Amino acid sequence: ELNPLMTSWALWFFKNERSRAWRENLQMVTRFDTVEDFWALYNNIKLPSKLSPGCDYALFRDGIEPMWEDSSNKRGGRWLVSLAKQLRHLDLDRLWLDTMLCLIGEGFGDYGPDVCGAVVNIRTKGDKIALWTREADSQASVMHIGRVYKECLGLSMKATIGYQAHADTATKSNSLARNKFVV
Ligand code: M7G
Repeated sequence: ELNPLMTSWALWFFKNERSRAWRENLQMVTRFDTVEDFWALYNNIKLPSKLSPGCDYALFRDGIEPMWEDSSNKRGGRWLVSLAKQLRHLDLDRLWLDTMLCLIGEGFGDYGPDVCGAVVNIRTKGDKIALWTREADSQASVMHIGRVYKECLGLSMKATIGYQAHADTATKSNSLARNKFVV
């Protein structure tokens, strides 16, 4: 009598230990494939706003690692929501929950398989939430996913979010990568 999800998902946690390489700081917490197991997990872990700066959560389709190098991500990119510092307590936890529900609820129609996962970065300079897609050059897919995602988050018509290719993000360590698309 459990409610199955369309596919199985994995939650990852990143903790910034400076003595270790980026990859070694990333660990899979658990996998789940039912609505009930999602809520059991959600109710047992800290909200993003309670994590220390430098930490991330990532929710990805089972089998895709939440890194640029994964074969499902290497040609992809992300729709990025940057949060003003003051918004942490107001919006961060709600936006991350809505992002996860948007993913596991599979609201992207035929483009669903292009959605790889999502990441929340807790950072002193400003938190970020991003939805990662598979092919940065698939304009129709990226734009459709961006419009659905913006709707899921309930962002105002005036707000815009930008999409950057991981290849651009990975080569620009300091300045922000250029937007390939905007919705
Ligand atoms: P970040 O944590 O995405 O954002 O990237 P931040 O700048 O707001 O902290 C910080 C750094 O982590 C990057 O400059 C990379 O050195 C490393 N890093 C982040 N990601 C997502 C990856 C990845 O997918 N692969 C590798 N190899 N390093 C990454």
